[in-house]
Formats: sequence, structure tokens, C-alpha cells
Amino acid sequence: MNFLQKELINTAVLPEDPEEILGTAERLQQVLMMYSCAIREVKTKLEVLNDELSIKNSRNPIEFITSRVKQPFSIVEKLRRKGFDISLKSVMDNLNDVAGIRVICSFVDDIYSVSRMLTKQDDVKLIEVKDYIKNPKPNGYRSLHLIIEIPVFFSDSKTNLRVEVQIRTIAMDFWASLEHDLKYKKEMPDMDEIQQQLKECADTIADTDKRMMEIRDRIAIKHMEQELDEREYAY
Ligand code: 0O2
Repeated sequence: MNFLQKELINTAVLPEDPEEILGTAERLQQVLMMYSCAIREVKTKLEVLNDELSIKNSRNPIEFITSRVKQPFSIVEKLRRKGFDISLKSVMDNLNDVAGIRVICSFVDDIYSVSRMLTKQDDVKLIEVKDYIKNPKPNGYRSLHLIIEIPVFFSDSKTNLRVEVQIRTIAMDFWASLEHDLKYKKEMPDMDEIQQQLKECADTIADTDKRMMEIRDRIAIKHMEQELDEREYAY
């Protein structure tokens, strides 16, 4: 029995009957493999966009990309929490974030450019947008969330799979990583004060992200002016 099978038994995805265990574990392994292929496809799309834009604009809009396939115990926990059946069909029908990709951009306007360019591709179907940048969460969380669906071609079939894409700046990502740690520290006595400080940091980060774009644009204008001057001088 491998690690995945043990984990599935512990989380009750697998049936009690040992005869059925292998079949279900194999099917789950196959489903998770399909989601990991979907991630690879979306990552390739993002990398292509980044390469093209880096030549066009002489800078990379994407700093880095991370991804994960949701762990079986998190899948089961989410199905339970949302009141859905615990089955493979239910995973594919009801969960949008089994495949997750996080795209970290340099500037806020890069977030929207990347999102536009990805979702206008004709094999990408946009299912849902949550814009936590225009509408931050009360705790200060900012990020653009997209649920997209893409076709993935296997040996004898095509499957449409959903992928959650979270796009944010480096600073927003830094904030979210620290804030995420709070999730597991509910019993801290000074929780309110920490949450207040995190909210203030989120607002400062939003202001800094905005100012960084303004500075970038001023530098770009200066470059253009210098180039024009040099050309005039050359004539
Ligand atoms: P983890 O551990 O990162 O996977 P839904 O997916 O729509 O059913 P929800 O919560 O409405 O559920 O979706 P939403 O708001 O799009 O958030 C999904 C993910 O965004 C979360 O996944 C987090 O990764 C991230 N996120 C959302 N809100 C916050 C926040 O306030 N702080 C931080 N740090 N991250 C946030 P999971 O599954 O909750 O967690």
C-alpha cells in the first residue's frame, strides 16, 4: 500500500471494502494526474506570454509562477465543509481549486494585462473572476482570482478541467504568506492587534504598489526623452 492509498483511507475517500480500495485509489491518482497536466498547460501559456512580452517591453511582467495540486485530505475537508458528496465525480463537479497556479507579477497593471491575455485565448473559458484588488477582503487581502477551464488532450479523450489562477504582486504575495500563517494560530491572545497591524500593512503595500507604478512610468518617460534627444543630436 503506497502513501497515497494510506492517506485516502485515513481521510475516508476510499471505501471500507479492501477489494474496492485499489480501484478507487487508482482512479483518484488518475484524476490528480489530469489536474497536474492542466497546470502544466496553463503554466506553459503564462510562460509563453511572459517570454513574448519581455521582448516587446524589455521587462518581464511575471516574476515567478508556483503551482500545486490540492492534497487529498484538503480535497475531502473542502467537500465536507461545503456539504458535497465525497466522491471523485463530486471532486470534478464541485471543486474549482484542485489545480492551483499562483502568478507573481512586478506591478499591479501587469496583473490585469496577464489576466486579459490569458483569458482571451480561444481554448480558455473564463468561469469566474474574484477581484480582491479592486474589492479587498476586510482583512486587507488583495489578489486577482480567476477560475478558468481548459481542454486537456489524453491518449483517447479530451477532458475540460478547471484551474484556479491567483495573480498578485510580489508585495501582496509577501503579505498573504504571513497572513496565511494566522489561520493556524487561532488561540493567540493578541490576535485583534495582529490583525489590525496586518490590515495596516496591506494598505501600505497597496499604496507602495501604486507608487512603484508611477515611478516606473516616470523612468520610462525619461528614457524616451533621452532617446529622442540622442536621435535629434545624431541628425
Ligand atoms: P489554501 O491553503 O491557500 O489552499 P472557494 O474556493 O470559492 O470555494 P473561497 O474561500 O470563497 O472558496 O475562495 P477564494 O476567496 O477565491 O479563496 C481561495 C484561496 O485564495 C484560498 O485558498 C487562499 O489561497 C486565498 N485566499 C483567499 N482569502 C485569503 C486571505 O484572506 N488570506 C490569504 N492569505 N489567502 C487568502 P484556501 O483553500 O482557503 O487556502
